[in-house]
Amino acid sequence: MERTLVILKPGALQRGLVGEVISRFEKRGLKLVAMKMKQLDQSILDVHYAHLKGKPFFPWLCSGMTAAPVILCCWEGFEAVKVVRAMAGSTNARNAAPGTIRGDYALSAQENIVHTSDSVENAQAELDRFFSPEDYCDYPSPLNQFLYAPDEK
Ligand code: IDP
Ligand code: MG
Repeated sequence: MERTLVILKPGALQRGLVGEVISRFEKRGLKLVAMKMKQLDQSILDVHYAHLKGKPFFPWLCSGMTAAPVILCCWEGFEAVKVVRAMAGSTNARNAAPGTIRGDYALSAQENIVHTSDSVENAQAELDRFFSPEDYCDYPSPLNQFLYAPDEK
């Protein structure tokens, strides 16, 4: 099973959308295996958003990401990285398709409710950035027999 990181950005808390967004991943059938609330700081954002450091919007992005705590979630499922990324929708929420999280709850390129890992390699690195091994919970998944065919992976 693949694991991916979702960050419910400060805007999700500020706008009271935490339950709605988490509920989407649950209803899809993904399994929540780790979760915590955390106040991010500049040093972790310098690493997490290193690919955006030279961009003019970087200071605004960081002030938005530190304006309130975030909810960090690890979701598990077959091809979870791809599935979760598609559920988030396009980065610029104004281009995001209706039915996606950004397409249903946001109107901004920056204030777009969720972060989702963009590849299996980045998912592992991002999960290691925010979670320790003891943060992960192991528990039965009795619904898997209804969610997946026996030959799927
Ligand atoms: P992603 O979140 O869809 O993976 P990235 O390109 O990795 O998109 O950018 C990380 C975050 O930086 C975005 O989610 C968004 O909050 C912000 N961002 C990206 N591009 C822009 C932009 O053009 N203007 C303002 N903020 C942006
Ligand atoms: Mg990204």
